[in-house]
Amino acid sequence: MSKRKAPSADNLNQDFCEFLIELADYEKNVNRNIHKHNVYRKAANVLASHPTRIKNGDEARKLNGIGAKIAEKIDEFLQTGKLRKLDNIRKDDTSQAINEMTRVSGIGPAKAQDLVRSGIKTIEDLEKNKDKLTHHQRIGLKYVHDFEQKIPRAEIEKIEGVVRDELGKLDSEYLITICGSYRRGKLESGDIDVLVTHPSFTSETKDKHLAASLLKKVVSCLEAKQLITDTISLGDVKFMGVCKVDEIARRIDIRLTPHDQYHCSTLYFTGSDMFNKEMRTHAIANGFTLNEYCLRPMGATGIAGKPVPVSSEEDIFDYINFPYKAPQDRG
Ligand code: 8DG
Ligand code: CA
Ligand code: CA
Repeated sequence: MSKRKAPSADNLNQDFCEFLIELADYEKNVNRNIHKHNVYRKAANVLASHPTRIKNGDEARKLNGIGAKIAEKIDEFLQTGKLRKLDNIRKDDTSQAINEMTRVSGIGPAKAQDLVRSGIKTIEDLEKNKDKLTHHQRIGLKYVHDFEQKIPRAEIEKIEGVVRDELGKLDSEYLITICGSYRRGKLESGDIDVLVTHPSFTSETKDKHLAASLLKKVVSCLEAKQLITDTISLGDVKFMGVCKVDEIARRIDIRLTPHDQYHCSTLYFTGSDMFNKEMRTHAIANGFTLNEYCLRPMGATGIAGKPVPVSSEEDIFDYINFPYKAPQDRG
């Protein structure tokens, strides 16, 4: 997954969102407090989609997901143009070093803390200590500057074109959807999330090698066309790697999903993750359990039943009585 970022453009509360995201990152990377991380992110999301400029903390508090503490920070920011808490965090060397380490794809908060504890605090330090890094982290380091650049929509369209052409020639039965923020219509994305399926591969498939060979064919083909330049990992159903059409290297994930689970997967990997949370909560309230594979009714005993048949994303919304939202309306 790409590093979490601030909500994008046409946002009248962008400055609040920016400090909330910075606090969220601090909670995740330095304090490793995922609960607080989520509270800040939720607040940032709510403010980002609020249609008017928030004038003070009291007004903010009326919004779902904003409590007294965040309201106070909004007031402090409006009155002083800054936040003491953030100033202190920015001054703290350890916090800064941990944040610096997590710039590298594959370095999470725990690894970042280990590195900082052993005196490795900058990207240059990492270059001299590659032996401490996994294969994934080394690739993250190699492309650290490239991976921090957002991917313009037009470039993903180009990549999509190559993927469709080449896989179409390979086997016209492959079905491809680029999910993530791109499918939600965003003008820029952090990475490229490709979902692939093939009618010969279903959740009933017994042949263990079929999935692996279907995915491997996709990856080899795109390597041969010099779209894929590096492999981070290649499992039976998931490839993580690097691709390039222009000058800049981009993170790309390719997932192969069983044909009968395709729509639950496109729904999940389209996100946003906030929207997914909302949808799962709604599913539960309506007696279902939803994940990236399937939608199942919950029995009275609390045990999930058999997956219901799903032939479109709309079906999933219908089952759980949730008004349909097109990808671009999913946050
Ligand atoms: P971006 O890459 O432009 O930054 O945004 P994104 O496409 O929305 O985010 P992503 O991190 O690439 O994740 C793609 C989708 O996967 C996301 O929109 C929803 C789904 N997803 C979750 N939770 C998680 C998670 O914990 N990790 C990952 N990798 N994906 C998740 O709902
Ligand atoms: Ca991703
Ligand atoms: Ca993405």
